Amino acid sequence: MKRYAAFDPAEYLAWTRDDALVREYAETCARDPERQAVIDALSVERRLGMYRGLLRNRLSDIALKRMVRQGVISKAWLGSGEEATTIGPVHALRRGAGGDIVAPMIRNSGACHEMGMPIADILRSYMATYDAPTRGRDGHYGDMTHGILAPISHVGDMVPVTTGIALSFQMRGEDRVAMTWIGDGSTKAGVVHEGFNLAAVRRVPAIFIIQNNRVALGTRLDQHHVKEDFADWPRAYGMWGGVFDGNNVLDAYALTALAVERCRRGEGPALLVAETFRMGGHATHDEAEARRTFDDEMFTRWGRRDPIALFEEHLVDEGVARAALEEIELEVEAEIERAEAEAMESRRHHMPAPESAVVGVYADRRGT
Ligand SMILES: Cc1ncc(C[n+]2csc(CCOP(=O)(O)OP(=O)(O)O)c2C)c(N)n1
Ligand SMILES: [Mg+2]
Repeated sequence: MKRYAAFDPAEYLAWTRDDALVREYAETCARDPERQAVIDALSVERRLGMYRGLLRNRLSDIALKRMVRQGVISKAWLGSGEEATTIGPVHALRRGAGGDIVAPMIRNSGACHEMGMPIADILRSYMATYDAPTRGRDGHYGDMTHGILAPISHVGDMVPVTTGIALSFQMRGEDRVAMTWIGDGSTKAGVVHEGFNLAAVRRVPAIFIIQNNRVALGTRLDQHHVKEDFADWPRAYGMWGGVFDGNNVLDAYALTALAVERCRRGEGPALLVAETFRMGGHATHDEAEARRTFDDEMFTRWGRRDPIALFEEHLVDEGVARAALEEIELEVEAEIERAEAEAMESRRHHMPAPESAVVGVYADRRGT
């Protein structure tokens, strides 16, 4: 994968293959025979689909970062280093009309494009154009036509909403699944507890992923969490679950796929824990501050575990030609360039008129 001197963290620019980490990547998948069986059943096309998803996530984040630098938008919330935690689980879902529903955090934009939302619409949402799915009203975007619920800004609130959606699937006898991600910091909101408990008691088909990136804005995990991890949380709530390596897209996919199967069989919700690390700031405005929040050693350790570079090496070890990966990368680059051009065109011609602020808000002004 190409690196971008102006945008990638220093650890990614200096990335070189570490055989021990690549071996560990394969061993992580093999550690649990159930997960390994799920991975073994994946075709090369499905694996490459995940690779494409990871690249879309990384490169669309870089496009957003570039727009911030150019003054097109004021800031962006990125998933640098956490892409596998988003992409793996989405690939375990049934996507498309009448399929499963996701409620991503703003940091999980990868969930949006992998559910089918065009990258141009993600960029339009950031630019607040009127032809964006949410009509340019909020940076918290989604699009229910692709099964994506836009995030509620108050962290934690997506948990009871996800539980409610899953409850509706259960009551209608549909075998659909609702999935959401919760930041380590957001687990401390009371509403998360209420949503988890209701989901467990009613045995609804919901999947909750605690995305432990070890930081909440500028508050480190050790400042808001007594234990070192969340491994005992599924048991505490009486939910099936487990921990996955949030930098390993196959492990993320496999554990989620097992949870999805359980949900479809009516065996109740799952609480999964992803161990990962935020390689950037909370958003583009505090990257320098984020560097002061942790020792350099944390960035070095997690930077070596770049989820995309490790997956690339793993695929090559499995026999995928580097040229095939490069071809996918070129396609994704072209897709993102097109999306940027389309979104800039919208910015030129489709900024919302002031009076459109009430369209769709009141019953008598539905509008389009
Ligand atoms: C109830 C509430 N309190 C505070 C905020 C401001 N805020 C937005 S994101 C965030 C940190 C979230 O951290 P975490 O849940 O760990 O998710 P991450 O950003 O690390 O992905 C905070 C405090 C908010 N949006 N809602
Ligand atoms: Mg966090």
